Amino acid sequence: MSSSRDYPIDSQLLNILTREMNRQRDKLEMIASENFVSENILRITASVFTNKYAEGYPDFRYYGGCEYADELEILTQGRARKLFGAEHANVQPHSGSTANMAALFAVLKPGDPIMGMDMAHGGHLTHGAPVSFSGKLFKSHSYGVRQDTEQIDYEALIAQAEEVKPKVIVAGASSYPRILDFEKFRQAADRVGAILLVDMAHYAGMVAAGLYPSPVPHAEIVTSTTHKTLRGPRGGLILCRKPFGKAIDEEVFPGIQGGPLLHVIAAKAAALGEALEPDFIDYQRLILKNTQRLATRMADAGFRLVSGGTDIHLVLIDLRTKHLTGIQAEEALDKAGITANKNTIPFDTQRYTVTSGLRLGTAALTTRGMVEHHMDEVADFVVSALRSVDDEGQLKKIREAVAAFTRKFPLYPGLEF
Ligand code: DSN
Repeated sequence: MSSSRDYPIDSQLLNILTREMNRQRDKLEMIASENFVSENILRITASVFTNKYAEGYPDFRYYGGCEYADELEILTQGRARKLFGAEHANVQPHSGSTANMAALFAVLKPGDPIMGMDMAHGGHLTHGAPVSFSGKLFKSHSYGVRQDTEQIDYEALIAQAEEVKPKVIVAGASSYPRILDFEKFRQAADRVGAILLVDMAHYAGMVAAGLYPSPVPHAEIVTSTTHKTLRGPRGGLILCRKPFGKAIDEEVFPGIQGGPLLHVIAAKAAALGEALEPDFIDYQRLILKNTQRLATRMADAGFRLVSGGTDIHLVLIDLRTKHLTGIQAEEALDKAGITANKNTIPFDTQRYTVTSGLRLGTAALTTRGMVEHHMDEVADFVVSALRSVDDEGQLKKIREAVAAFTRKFPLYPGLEF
């Protein structure tokens, strides 16, 4: 075989692709960091830009044939700046983690002190966790939430900053259900002359819609993924003030990455374009309403919500009062056709692999077309499954009911995988 057109998709691979499509269609997707891209974005992610090398930036590339790559990247940067009101955008990071790595490398030297949210309290690996580059290369200090309110104590955070004098304070979290007070973070940073880095990955869609305070006016650098509430392809993004642009760009390439994923950048352009449309605000508003309804139903069923509720697209449930662990819940839900993840809760005494919490998000369900009253049924499925963790027969029944329910919300009709 000489031409790439001669290769059919082999049956082994086709089988995996088809089963993944069916899994996404038949189950309730409640992982708070996941979403479903539009069919356009799916198509663009599979475009011929996957064939092209374009190391460098639009003003200088290490390869020929980059005229359309240049146009594409300029377009994408412009949309990112416009959507978030930022001075500079780098759209090349392959992920949120590489975005954070580039941001930290751009302003720190190894051994410099940083302050980020404790992973066990909702923070992210790359905000200074000991197992991550951010905890290994920098002197990491973590802040957390108060035990009584399960919310950040900003006075304590400011006092800690004064004590440890971080060069960078990282704000942002993966499972903190409350709005972050960026003004307070700014105050903490200003007290010690630190740079404020906000990782808005979870909130980016809501920030774009004006439903979550924008970190851009407060932070020198803002990082994000593009695939969570922003509903774009899997990837990363960095926004920053102009004076940081050169150092950030140099850290992304050649510092950390080689060639950009142009097919993903094209899909980022499409996602940013979708987010600039007025109906994106309706979508984000609905995510928030759906989450409130889900939270209310879960609380009514006797589940304790960490921090007493939520302001965003996710709820974090403390399973201890139900004598369940996160892993038990995750496995039972999976058998019942509901995909979610176990999660540590603040002051958790269980290991990371077990946990006492369950994180549930509504962004993907909202994309599928579910509105507030559907959250009652979703919550009923979740509650029934959590009450039946050892009852395989009941979990199977729920799974069948979930599959029937999800068929009402077609996902990529006509697509094979
Ligand atoms: N791993 C992501 C999440 O699930 O929240 C954060 O990047």
